[in-house]
Amino acid sequence: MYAQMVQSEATKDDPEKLAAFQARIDRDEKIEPKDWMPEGYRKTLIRQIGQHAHSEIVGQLPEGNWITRAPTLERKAILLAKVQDEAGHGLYLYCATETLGVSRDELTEMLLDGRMKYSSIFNYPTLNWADIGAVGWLVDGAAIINQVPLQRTSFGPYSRAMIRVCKEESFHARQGFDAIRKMAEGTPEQKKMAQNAVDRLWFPALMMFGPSDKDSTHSAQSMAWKIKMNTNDELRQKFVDQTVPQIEFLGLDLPDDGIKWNEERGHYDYSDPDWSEFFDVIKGNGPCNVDRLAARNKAWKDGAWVRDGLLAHARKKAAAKVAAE
Ligand code: BYC
Repeated sequence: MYAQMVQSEATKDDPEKLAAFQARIDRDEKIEPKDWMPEGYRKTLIRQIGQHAHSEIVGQLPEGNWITRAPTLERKAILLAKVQDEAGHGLYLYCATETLGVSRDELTEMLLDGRMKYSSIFNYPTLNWADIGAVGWLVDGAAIINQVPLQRTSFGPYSRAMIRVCKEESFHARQGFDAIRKMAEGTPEQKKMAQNAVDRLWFPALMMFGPSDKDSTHSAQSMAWKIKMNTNDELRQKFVDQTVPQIEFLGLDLPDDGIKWNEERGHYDYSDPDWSEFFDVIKGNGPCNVDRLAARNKAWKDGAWVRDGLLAHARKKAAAKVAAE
């Protein structure tokens, strides 16, 4: 169905329509699902929003892993609420993607057989409780920086989903900062765990914004269509500028010797992540790729009877309706 839809759209990409479409984008009008759109716009949205939805779903795994081991009842309740929020974000985003003519089942199948990606960050393990603080603070912190501008993205359903997601992400980042602060101010052993979490997760968090601008294949077109509002490097710099003073406030060492305030630029300089590691992780070779996909495949298989049951009910209702007519 997706392939058919894309093919039929391709025939409609005439220059006049394209120009009128771009003019709407330039006037900051929202594009809605039933409006005409170029095939490339639709495909890029399906790729980006779908990848985002998958990230929210897969992103539950590293944190869900710690729900049963949270140090207090309060931390457990907070973490449980956060992980449930991520499931909700996945659902808003799958709904937004479905408005583009692709079903949630098709999207899931594309995730499970490797045709679609999810964020690189979730291929790193959460080894101790401090990692859970660092994930909330750094990973949700990076997500907020990426997603706040997306509230103004040109596609209506995506921008509306982002407004709600961002509200919830703010709570996530604050609870993460609070958890890591507690560790950083705790015993020497706890402080060491906090430092270790920041040291391990810093560069993976920087990678969340995507490759450097010179290697970003989609940025130019996505920005012209206002699917993306900023380049990857612009957002990464914003994250570094926001986070370095927070690391200092926590009394932790900076995770990168290259971090230095640059008076002339009015920004922190920092070292590039190891981009070969990034490309390796997104190709499927990160520390947890196999486990993450195995967990999602198992969930999909284990849930088959629920989907079958729901479909059987829908089929029965449809048959009853036909019989009554
Ligand atoms: N991971 O041309 P580029 C969250 C791929 S937060 C994996 O710059 P684009 C959460 C990219 O797909 C995370 N792959 O791409 C937080 C492309 O490959 P393909 C989710 C990545 O799309 C807390 C290639 O590299 N957020 O969910 O213009 C708790 C070239 O890149 C990554 C979003 O998805 C990556 N980090 O820009 C729970 C936000 N970066 O597709 C959950 C929306 C790049 O051509 N997404 N690639 O094979 C975006 O803003 C953009 O898609 C990106 C990448 C900035 C991520």
